Amino acid sequence: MKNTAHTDTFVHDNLPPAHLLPEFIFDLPELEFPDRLNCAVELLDRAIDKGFGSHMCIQSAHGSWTYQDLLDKANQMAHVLIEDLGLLPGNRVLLRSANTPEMVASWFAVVKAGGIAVATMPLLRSLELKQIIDKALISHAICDFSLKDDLLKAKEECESQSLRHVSFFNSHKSLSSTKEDAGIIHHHLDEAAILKPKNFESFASLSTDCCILAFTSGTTGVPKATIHSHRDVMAICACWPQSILKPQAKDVFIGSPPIAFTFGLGGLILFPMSVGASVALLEKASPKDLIAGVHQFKATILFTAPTSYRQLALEGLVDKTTTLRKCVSAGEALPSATRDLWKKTTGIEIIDGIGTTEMLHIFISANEEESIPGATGRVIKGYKACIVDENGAELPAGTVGHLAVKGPTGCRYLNDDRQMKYIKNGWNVTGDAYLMDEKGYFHYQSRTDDMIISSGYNIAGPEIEACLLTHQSVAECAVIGIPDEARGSVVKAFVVLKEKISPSDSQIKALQDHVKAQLAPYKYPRQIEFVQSLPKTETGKIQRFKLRT
Ligand code: 3UK
Repeated sequence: MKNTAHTDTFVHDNLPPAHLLPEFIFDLPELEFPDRLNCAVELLDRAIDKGFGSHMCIQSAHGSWTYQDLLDKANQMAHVLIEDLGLLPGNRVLLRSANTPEMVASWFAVVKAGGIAVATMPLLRSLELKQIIDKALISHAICDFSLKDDLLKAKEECESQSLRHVSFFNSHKSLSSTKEDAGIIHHHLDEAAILKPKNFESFASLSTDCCILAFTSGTTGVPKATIHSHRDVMAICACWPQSILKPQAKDVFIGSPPIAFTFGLGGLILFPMSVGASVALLEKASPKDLIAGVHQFKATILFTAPTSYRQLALEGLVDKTTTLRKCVSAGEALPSATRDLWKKTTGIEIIDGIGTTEMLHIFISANEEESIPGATGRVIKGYKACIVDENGAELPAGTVGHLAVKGPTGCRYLNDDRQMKYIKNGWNVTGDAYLMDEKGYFHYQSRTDDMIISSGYNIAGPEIEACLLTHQSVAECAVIGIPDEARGSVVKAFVVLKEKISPSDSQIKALQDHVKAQLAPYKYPRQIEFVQSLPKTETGKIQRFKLRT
């Protein structure tokens, strides 16, 4: 008998083999889930049951929705998906939009209907969308009309021909221009939804049924799809927010990560909704947009990446009068200089946390009182973490090795041999070099692939970046190893200088001396190149691989 309630068993059939599954641990009472569980019902219908119906749920530039509004819209959309578009439980639905209320309603509609939500970043182009459609055998797509061109192009080019229905929202804004799409199956989702009842009987999924596929923001190779279940979604809501963030119903969340990035899905949708709080969604999230949003919506909890915190502070966009009370950083190591600068500017201690798409969300972190500079934090309640060597043997405290973690969530790639690399003896091995100290704090070194080996020394780029950032002239920087005949590799720094500071040979020397004075001299950047900006992903990660070419 198949262990799924889905009619379309594609994801279930493409789970990794049993011997390559991570070990899951559920040793907390709050991690005991019933056999039947639909996370969309738990987060949305339950919020109404608890009396949050008239509470603000989502604010945006185009209006505000209460919990009841979101439930009504999600239910109506779910009716359209099933009755008009033939969605079957287990079908994969691609979502393409900036962070908008409609995107959230679509996410809930898909999950309530028993579909699998595959959220994508608005900046993806047709080639990347095509890879996702073919890998996940997408059957339906829901897309903001303004982002239709690349999706329609991808639909034309994809090999699988699996994509049968493309529906748009916000199409009323430009109805007249839909003629050009003649021949493509399409549908005005918001108009069809208005005609549907506001009650909907949600799909009674197994707690272990997949409800989202999250594509990794990995920097190279074909994208990997990670499988996450209803139980995984509820597990991350029960762990990090409860033990570290401690949000309240009156909090207003805001942030830059796209909902397609699980840091954003958790931080901007799942976590606020799990406590009856609200979110202010921004379609664009440059530092200026972000801070304008904080003011406009009186936001209290901010989620963004380290480089964004630094820019906000350096550009003088924040001060101690901010409405913010909690600030969360993830996606990249948080340099001490950025932590200190933010504290000095706003009075707020940043909450750092490492998460991965594979684990769904954060598993090592520290709250404001317990954070220490240079460390990500300690393993959070519900998870276990240790440092292992190449063979998976546990290393003693104080030794640099591979970070290994396990808990209620874990890596399950959809039909992908790279599962073998991520799972070692049941542990999830994230590809990060870390050191755990005597007190159980985890200190990030670098991505294991990014470790620079120069004259036999192991040099972690982020340590040198952190040091350079403490120099008064440096706005941003990235450090990589470049091939060198004599030394194997040498350390090279790409530096963005602060405004009004010009590049010069004496500046290079000053930066080199700064590093030599603080770190072992063999680590200093032998080469320094001044640049106007650094390449970054939509998720706020510096693309160091691009600097290597
Ligand atoms: C790096 C960090 C040091 C690290 C993510 C929070 O970033 C997320 O997921 P991705 O799959 O990337 C995972 C990799 O990013 N990283 C993330 N956070 C930190 N390095 N300090 C940190 N605080 O290399 C990790 O392996 O894109 C983060 C929640 C959900 C996420 N998906």
